[in-house]
Amino acid sequence: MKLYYSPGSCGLSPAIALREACLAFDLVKVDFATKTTVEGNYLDVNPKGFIPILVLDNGDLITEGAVILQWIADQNPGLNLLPAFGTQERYRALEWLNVIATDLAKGMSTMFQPFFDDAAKNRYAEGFLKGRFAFVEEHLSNNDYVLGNEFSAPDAYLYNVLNWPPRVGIDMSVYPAIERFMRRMEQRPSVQAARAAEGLPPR
Ligand SMILES: N[C@@H](CCC(=O)N[C@@H](CS)C(=O)NCC(=O)O)C(=O)O
Repeated sequence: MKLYYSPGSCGLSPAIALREACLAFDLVKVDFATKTTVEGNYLDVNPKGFIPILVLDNGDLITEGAVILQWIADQNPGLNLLPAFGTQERYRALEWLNVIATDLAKGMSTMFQPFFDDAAKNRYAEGFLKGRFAFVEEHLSNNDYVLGNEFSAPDAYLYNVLNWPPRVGIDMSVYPAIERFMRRMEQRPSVQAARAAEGLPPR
């Protein structure tokens, strides 16, 4: 199995989840600027051009971060990386995966786009993103992890995405519960190993 990624972007969460699920995989780095890998043209592998993707040993392709995390969790249900199919808890987890993929990940990606000037980005951060962070802050004030007291796949995604605000000058020290969550996550061997494999500095 191969996970395609680019350092510091949204391939970190499946890399964490794969480790939590005890699944072996190889990493393939994608150069965003040229859409190439050591294998050649990335668009031949994923015409969407985005990472992350998983290529299974049988050649099947799985795209979309929130879906990849569900696939990983379902390989080893006994590890409880997601609640069981059909339970109310499962839908709660899917709500969170969707919030993280849309409001947070795509929300944050706006801040990295060259199409908007700094003033527009600042208005957007004030008018939209900070409200989303406040919602997460409130939740994590009452819960160690997204689904309560135990780690699950949405935590990997939330951790992944919440690494980005400081990179665009958003001060996260005003969200103490988020800060505690980030440090809690960084105690996990899966997170430390995933960061090291991408060449990210230890925290
Ligand atoms: N809908 C995709 C979007 C993934 C996405 O936006 N990936 C970014 C990195 S976090 C990307 O591949 N960007 C490519 C580029 O900027 O050229 C998903 O949720 O997995």
